[in-house]
Amino acid sequence: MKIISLAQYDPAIAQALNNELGRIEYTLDLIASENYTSVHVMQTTGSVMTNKYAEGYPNRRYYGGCEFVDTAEILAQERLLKLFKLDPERYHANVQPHSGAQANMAAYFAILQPGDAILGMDLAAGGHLTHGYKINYSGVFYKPFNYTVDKNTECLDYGKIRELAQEHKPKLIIAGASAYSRIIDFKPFKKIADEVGAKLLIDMAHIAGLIAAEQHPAPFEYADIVTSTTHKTLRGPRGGIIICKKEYAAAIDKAVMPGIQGGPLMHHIAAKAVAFKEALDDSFVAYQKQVIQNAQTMANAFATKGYRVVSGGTDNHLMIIDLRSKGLTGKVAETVLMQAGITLNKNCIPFDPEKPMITSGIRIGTPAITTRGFKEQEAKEVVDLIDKALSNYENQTELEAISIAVKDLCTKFPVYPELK
Ligand code: DSN
Repeated sequence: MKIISLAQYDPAIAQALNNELGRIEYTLDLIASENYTSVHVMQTTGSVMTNKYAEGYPNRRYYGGCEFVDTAEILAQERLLKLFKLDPERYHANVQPHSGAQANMAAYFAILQPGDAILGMDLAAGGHLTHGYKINYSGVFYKPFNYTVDKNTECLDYGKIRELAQEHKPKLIIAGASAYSRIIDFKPFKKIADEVGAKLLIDMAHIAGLIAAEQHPAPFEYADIVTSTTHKTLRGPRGGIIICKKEYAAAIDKAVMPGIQGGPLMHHIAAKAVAFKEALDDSFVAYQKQVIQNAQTMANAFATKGYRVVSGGTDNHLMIIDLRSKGLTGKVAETVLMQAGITLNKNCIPFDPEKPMITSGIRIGTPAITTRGFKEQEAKEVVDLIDKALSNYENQTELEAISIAVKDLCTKFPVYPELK
């Protein structure tokens, strides 16, 4: 077979890839759930292991020829437990879920019956679709109840969660969030779950990297099952993982395959192993500390400029900004900032008077800008740029000028110099 470049063979896709690289290099990514993997992780996702069918688990597959993918999966499992300092005698890792949503689906499938009550955080208050949203599988197959945040503090109210648990007697309580900027205290969740005879699932997807670097309390001693994605603060390839107490190992493995998935994505599992090796390096701790410092710097800078930061600040990698004092909706802000070269998402504020497609707020995260090397000074500059864009939201000339300033800033901090 004559090897020709992708650009020659499929110029349309090659161009799209090249455009995406340009977008990454020259615009700011403030989406709190995104990050940039290393080139090694990307190399592995684009590797020969994409070809292999390997239904089953290491050393017990339904197909031959799995000896090398077994090596990758075993390394991913071992490194994952090591990363979170977990004893393999007590904990089990399943690295096969294709995504966080599938990790949660498998966990529910392992321990719940259809129609069982579950109690998770309300999507509108910062929860996740898979924690019991009415049109998600979690709200269709199970009976969902939701807790929210306190109206005044905009923080979790553990007393109220306890009341809801006692009222609805869920079989499963889910802790974890997609848009919550404060430390989640897992201990009261465990106490409440024990009181009502529920199991506890902790979805650490957003904060997994912070937990690995001991910058957020760990969930493992409290949860029956912990789920996560691998591509947010953890900075790995897109994918999911499940860590459970040993007693759930067989049920979890069975729920993932044959329960809800078929062939695992072995190229992604190998790339997860590479990402976990990277996360075991000391530099990962420094990175996570900087993620938080950058977020806190930005939250303070927004407050100084008269923006209301939901809950008054942040303890982690993200913040929600209430735009009502500026007379803007999240939808307008998201669109205007895109024009200025800044990517983020509109986001409900707690008890938002606007609809979810409009919203009164934006969510801002620092994992990606920190990966590209931003520190406090650049974090402040980003807030200046956002404020300037939002203050000139109808001025196309000004927005164009800001996009050039964004490009200049990004050029000083290349993400993939190796790919130029
Ligand atoms: N969609 C992700 C987020 O943006 O938080 C959660 O899965």
